[in-house]
Amino acid sequence: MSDNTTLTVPALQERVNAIFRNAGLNETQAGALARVIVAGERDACKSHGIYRIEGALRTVKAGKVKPDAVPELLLQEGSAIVKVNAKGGFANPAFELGLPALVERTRSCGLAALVINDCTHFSALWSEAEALTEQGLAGLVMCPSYATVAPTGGNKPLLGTNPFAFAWPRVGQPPYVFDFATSVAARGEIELHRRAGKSLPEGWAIDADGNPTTDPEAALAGAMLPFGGHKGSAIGTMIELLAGIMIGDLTSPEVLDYLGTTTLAPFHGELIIAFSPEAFAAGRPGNPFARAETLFEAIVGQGARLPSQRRYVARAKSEADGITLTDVEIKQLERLFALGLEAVA
Ligand code: NDP
Ligand code: PYC
Repeated sequence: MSDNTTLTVPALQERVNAIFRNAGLNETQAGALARVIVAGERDACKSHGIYRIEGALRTVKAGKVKPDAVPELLLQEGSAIVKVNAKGGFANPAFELGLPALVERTRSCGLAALVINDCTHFSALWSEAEALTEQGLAGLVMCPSYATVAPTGGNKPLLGTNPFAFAWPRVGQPPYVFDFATSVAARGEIELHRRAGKSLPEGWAIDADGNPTTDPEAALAGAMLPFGGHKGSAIGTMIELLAGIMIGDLTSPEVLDYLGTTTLAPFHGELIIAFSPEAFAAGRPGNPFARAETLFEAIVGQGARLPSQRRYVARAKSEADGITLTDVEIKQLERLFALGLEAVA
């Protein structure tokens, strides 16, 4: 007898949406959260799938995110900077609100940016990067998090796991997208290892005394490490500067001071920069999309895979066969639906 249940993508979306609505979120917030969380589960990105529902509800219960927020679009005539104030709600509805204006400004200026301020953010960035490619645009997406990562050479949490995504559109194929934490792994991975009672791979974290550890509890109490040593440390710092300080929002240490815990979803800003490859390549030889294909073919031709290929395979399978959840996961969804905010501490 199997302990697993398979749901279609829309059926899981309906369930997740119902959990959020039941917990008091308005449709703007609940719908956008359900879309991004189910996309994570559909693409086999467990660290940002349904396991994140609980954290989002905890953050609502703690009064650190507004469940009924309605984001506000702030447009200045002729400016390539589109701003959306999330009004203390989640980042995802703010992104959905700002996207059409970002696309319009990128098409007219060649490049434009979407700044999201005053948002709670817990999701993977690839869905936003992919949304740009659906409009034929390339883009970069980044945001801080909360202080959990020691800079290279240091031994205390300071930087966030600061995710960074890039996307390039492809004709007739899913886009080229990479999306990663600038720590060795996302913090969600550490939490999933802890829940599964598994040790961490070497090199992910240090304990509170600064010694290397493979114990998830000790890692959560200590600090994670940047990917690629000083290089990841510098990129994580760049994200604090561009998507924290430059946009007038919180840096990761400020987020931790504000929240006082890493058990809630972080409150900060987000920066999305979109490019029109045609506008940049205009007047130069070659079609940028055709030239990109030559590069991708050469990468794959060596036996390497492109980033996101694993996700696209998982997506195709989920869309054809449904999303399989364990009995424990299904019971947790039922519990969250039945009890709403009472289900979380
Ligand atoms: P991973 O290390 O799992 O993956 C990073 C990227 O590298 C993915 O695009 C992945 O594609 C690609 N990749 C992995 N292996 C290969 C390979 N062998 N060849 C080519 N490409 C490869 O990601 P992280 O654990 O660092 O991050 C996971 C998620 O966590 C991200 O989506 C990120 O946005 C999110 N996150 C969110 C935060 C937030 O504050 N909101 C904070 C930190 C992380 P594929 O998926 O196809 O394997
Ligand atoms: O996985 O590092 C993480 C993370 C932090 C905030 C949201 N996700």
